[in-house]
Amino acid sequence: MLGDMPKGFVPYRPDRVVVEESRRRLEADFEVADQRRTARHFSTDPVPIDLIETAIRIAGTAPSGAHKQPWHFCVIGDPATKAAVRERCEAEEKNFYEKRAPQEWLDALAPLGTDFVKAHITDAPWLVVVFRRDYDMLPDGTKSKNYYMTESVGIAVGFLIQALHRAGLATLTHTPAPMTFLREVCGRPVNEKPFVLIPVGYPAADCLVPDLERKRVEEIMSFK
Ligand code: IYR
Repeated sequence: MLGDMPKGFVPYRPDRVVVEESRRRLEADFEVADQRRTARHFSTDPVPIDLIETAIRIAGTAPSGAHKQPWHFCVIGDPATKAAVRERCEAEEKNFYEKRAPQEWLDALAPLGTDFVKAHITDAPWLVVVFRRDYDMLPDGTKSKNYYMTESVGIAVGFLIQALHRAGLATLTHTPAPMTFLREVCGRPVNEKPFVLIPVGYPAADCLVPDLERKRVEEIMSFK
């Protein structure tokens, strides 16, 4: 049998899980996932870097177009760098809230209570800057195409956020616009584009979150 295996392939035989056990695991996973909230107020308590590293290893298991793994995760912990990032983000956000944002957008954000002050950027012990790699650079200087980069990175970020949540850590998906400056801050090459900035840490002791409701499964699922 093994002799018939096409070159470059290996067997995939995860343990078969009986349906009752799958049901039990999924219900338990839902209870955990349903506890996750986006935090905007972080404790300055430290978080060991190995927790972040393992969560990034989990993110790196995401499926990707042609298995190109078009992502990079830059972790910022240095207080001076975090302060510089906060200053740039707040300048952009001030402009957004006071000039650029249409009233309809401001109205949609009102229940979240957000504004241009981004204390979480300096309070959270770590900032994970996720980059989308639009193409790979081969050693001879030629470009090698990547595929479905946005979808792939989006899935990886989902894995990252859920892994951190399950480890008891809070996250905030932050997309200041424009955020190209993060490429220089992180010293990343031109083939990478900042995708999202994620402060990671413990929620502040007095952290409040909006009292939001999730859509019921009947609203987000249909059968055909
Ligand atoms: N980027 C701004 C505004 C903002 C936009 C959306 I859509 C949100 O879900 C939350 C905030 C900010 O970070 O404040």
